[in-house]
Amino acid sequence: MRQKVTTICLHWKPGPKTRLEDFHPLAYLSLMAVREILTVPNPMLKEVSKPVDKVDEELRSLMDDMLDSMYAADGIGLAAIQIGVPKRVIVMDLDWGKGERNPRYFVNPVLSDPSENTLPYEEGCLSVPTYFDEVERPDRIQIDYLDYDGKPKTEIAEGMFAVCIQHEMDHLEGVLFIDHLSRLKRQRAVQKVKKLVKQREQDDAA
Ligand code: K1U
Ligand code: ZN
Repeated sequence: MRQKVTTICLHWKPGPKTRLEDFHPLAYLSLMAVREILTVPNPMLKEVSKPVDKVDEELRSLMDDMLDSMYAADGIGLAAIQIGVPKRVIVMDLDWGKGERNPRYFVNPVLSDPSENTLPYEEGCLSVPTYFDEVERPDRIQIDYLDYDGKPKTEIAEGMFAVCIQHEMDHLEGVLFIDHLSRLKRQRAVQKVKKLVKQREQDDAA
């Protein structure tokens, strides 16, 4: 079941160069749309997402919802298909959890020129909650994309940025990080998530 939950929440905190009294008393209140994140073995997670035609207000609203959903789930990245929308859109905030927000948006991203050097990293996924395992990926890669305003951008991703963007790009192709693991590990991960989801449903019903 997919649902859109709209919540009024505390969305803003004063930074070092801002004072609360500089703002309207209600400026910290904003509408937030947190959508349900699909988990394995939902077949939608296997879908290949379609390119976006135009970066317009509707797409920006989707990206806002994705970011809210990602923050609410304590993630650092999210692909649109994880909330059931098969579009080539990714949001990310690698500073989330460090007390500041630096949201980033990637529309129709294309990866190229991966480094020969690869590094292992213990990955997690909001669609495979509570399961973590090592995946080896190139440690440097180029990314071409459209930003929140539809402007074309090119960047070189390294470190955690490289890990996360490759993980999210996999989602756009219907691939999960557990698909890089052995069949046994993948089956164990799916069973673990099924058990967790069942337990959560029972807790919610109680
Ligand atoms: O795609 C997703 O489900 C988001 C995923 C991104 C990701 C994390 C770690 C390695 C690769 C890709 C998550 O955010 S899972 C949550 C998580 O593992 C995490 C959260 C905060 C800091 C670090 C990791
Ligand atoms: Zn993921």
